Amino acid sequence: MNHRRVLLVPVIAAAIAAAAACVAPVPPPPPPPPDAPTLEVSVVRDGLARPWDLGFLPDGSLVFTERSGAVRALVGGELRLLGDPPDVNGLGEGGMLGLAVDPDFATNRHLYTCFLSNLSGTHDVRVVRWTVDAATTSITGRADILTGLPVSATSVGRHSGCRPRFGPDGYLWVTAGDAATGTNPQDPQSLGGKILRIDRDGDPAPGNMGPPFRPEIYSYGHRNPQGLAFRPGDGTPYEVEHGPDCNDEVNRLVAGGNYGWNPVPTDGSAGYNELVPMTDLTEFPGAVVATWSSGCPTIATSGAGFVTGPQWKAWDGALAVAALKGTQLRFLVLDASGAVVSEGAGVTDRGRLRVAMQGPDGDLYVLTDADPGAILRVHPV
Ligand SMILES: [Ca+2]
Repeated sequence: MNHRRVLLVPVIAAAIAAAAACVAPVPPPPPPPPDAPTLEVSVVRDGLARPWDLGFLPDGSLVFTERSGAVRALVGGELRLLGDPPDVNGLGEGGMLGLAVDPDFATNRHLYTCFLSNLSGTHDVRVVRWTVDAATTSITGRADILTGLPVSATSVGRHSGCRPRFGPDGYLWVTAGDAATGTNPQDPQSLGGKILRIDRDGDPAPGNMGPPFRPEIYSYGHRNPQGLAFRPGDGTPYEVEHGPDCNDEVNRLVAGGNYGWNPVPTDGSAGYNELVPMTDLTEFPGAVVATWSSGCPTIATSGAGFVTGPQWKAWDGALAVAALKGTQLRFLVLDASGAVVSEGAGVTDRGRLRVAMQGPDGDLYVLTDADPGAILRVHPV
């Protein structure tokens, strides 16, 4: 009996199954319910280089990032380059990623970006605070408020995704990818595979996890979280993450929660074992079960935002989830307890969608993940 061969058979079978799942076509998106609004899509601006995140200033100006490094503004229809930090590395999935506008922008003019940097002489992902000048022409006053988010050693930029958003608690919440490194999500001293929560200076927010976890950590056991949104009304935080071949997840966040991803190879070696479940209830019986999962295959959920207002009809209060591979917005209707009670899709004909955020005008703003890419406005009627 060849013991080595016997041991390899299940490994090979699992790899074949994974490969098969990987090429499975994305199923047709679920149709919208009859009482959903008709969605009119218009192009706000095109010709952009892989836009990644956006935000709105109090005067209605739109600010956004491009993955290669630029932070731009659209002021009264005029496109402006606010800054392009030279240490941004647009490698792999990395680069200039998330952006958040300070809720007190009117007085402090701060915005925050998160990007893959080579400033330290090696790679890390860092959250940087900027000050926008009074005329909205530049970002200055750089302050690197949180550094050292991990970067894959073998595939630089993979799962370096980073979505900063201010919560209704006034703190900056930051999604941190696992850097495609097996040990990160369950490592209490790694900032990878976590949801982080900090103040404007990068100091830990009160109410995060205690020792042995780093004090910036709010929850752990995440894979590649790139969506973050707070439910209007009760402020419940929701996070959206990419699954491997199956099970993108939408999770309700709770302080100290373990979301059950532990991609350490079974032989204990260094590496990244993506054959483990997105939420491993065998290894972690107390792990937080996802509010919604894509099933197989994934649709690549890249961002999310809630939409409110009567113009959204059946989707008033729904979570709009942008999908890359699935090329759609998936609207999830939640009940009072936060459970998903129905879902439907829209904007299925515009390619890979990166993020979704309701603007001050009540419309939904979406980015296309392309070069050239675009900012789209989704208007319900
Ligand atoms: Ca999970």
